[in-house]
This record gives sequence, C-alpha cells and structure tokens, in this order.
Amino acid sequence: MTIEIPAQPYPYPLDPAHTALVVIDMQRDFIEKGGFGDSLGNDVARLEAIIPTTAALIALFRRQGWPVIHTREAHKPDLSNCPPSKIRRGNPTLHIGETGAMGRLLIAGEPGNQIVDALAPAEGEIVIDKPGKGMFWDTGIHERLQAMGITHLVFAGVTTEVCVQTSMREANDRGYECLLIEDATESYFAEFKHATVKMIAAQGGIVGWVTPLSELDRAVGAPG
Ligand code: TIU
Repeated sequence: MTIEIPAQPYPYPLDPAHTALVVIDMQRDFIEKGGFGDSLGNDVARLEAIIPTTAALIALFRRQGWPVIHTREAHKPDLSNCPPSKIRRGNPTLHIGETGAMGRLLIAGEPGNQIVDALAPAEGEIVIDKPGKGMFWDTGIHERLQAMGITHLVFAGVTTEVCVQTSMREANDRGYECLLIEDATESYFAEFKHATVKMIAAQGGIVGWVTPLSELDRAVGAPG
C-alpha cells in the first residue's frame, strides 16, 4: 500500500516497502571552509544551514526502518577514476587531489572527504563513493538497489543543481520514482536551487516530485 505525500506537481505515491533515502555528498569538502567548495570560491555557509533538516529526515527513515544511503564525491588517491578534464575544471585555487586544510581535496579517506559528524552514517547503512556528479556512474548502486527491491528514491543533500539533480536525473532514467525534499537540499546559489526545484516538478514531474520535510513527516505519521 502506498502513502500519498502532498507534493509538487501532484501527490507522491511513496511505497514504504520499496523506498530508500539518498543523502548526497553532505561532506566537509562542500560544507566547511578549506574544502573543495571553498576552493571554487563559493560561500559554504549556505550549505551548513540544511544540516538540521537533513538530520530530521534521516531520523524519520531510521524510525521507519527504511534504508538510508549516503554518497560521497570521492576519487581514488591515484586519481585513476578522475578524468583530467575534471581536475582542470573551475580555475580553483586548489585542484582535486591537491592538499588543502582538510587533506587532499575530494580524495577518499581524507578528513575533508568525510560526511559531517551530525549526519554520520549509522552501522549497516550503505555509503557509496562516487567519482562523478551522479550517483550511478561507476558505483554499481543500481544493481544493489535492484537487489534490495528499491523502486522509490527520496533525495536530500548538496548541491541541488549539481550532484543532487544529476543523481535524480540518472535515477529517473533508470525508472525510479524520485522525490526531492526541498528544505534538505541547498546550493551555493539561491537562484540555482530555486530553478532546479521548479524544473524537477515542471512538465508533470519530468524528473520527479518536490516537497518539504513537514509534508513527508505529516503523511508518514508517528513512529511505525
Ligand atoms: N560545485 C558544486 O556545486 N557541487 C559539486 O562539485 N559537487 C556536488 O554537488 N556534490
């Protein structure tokens, strides 16, 4: 039986037995000063603001016993899964793989590459390292989700128009029913978040659905 979640462009039919939460890239490298986002010239303080909402969303899924998946944008230390074009891009003060205040930028295992403490994965939750912006490229996650019987994905994380939207579009193309929690995602650019939220739900939900956490909370109800 599905649970109807009030959403744009129309109610999202959440299927409790087949739904997982995907928290995209809530890493120190994007959220704290001295990381990759900072090196690109961004104001990282905007992203920190969604930590409480994202924590509440994760808590809701854990209470229900629904799967929580965390992603990290992370490359191998030898950079063999990071195309040179990606390293060159952005004219940053530091490039991917170079050493900043929290270790080598966007490299697996470095301090800056970890998920922020407030949203740390719990024992048994899936954590995937993705070398691309999207969660499906070179990760094997589609096969794992299929083996788990997951058909519905709820999205949170950063940044809205880069890794979140890319992952939602990849998921949409693979047949997942996708819902974005709009107050558990953020961009370095307010106007890009706004545009992304609108374009996901436009054209009858061309990429998926969008709703605030309060609607999900209300519809799912008390701890199950
Ligand atoms: N720069 C930017 O907005 N985002 C990224 O580089 N990666 C993610 O969105 N995770």
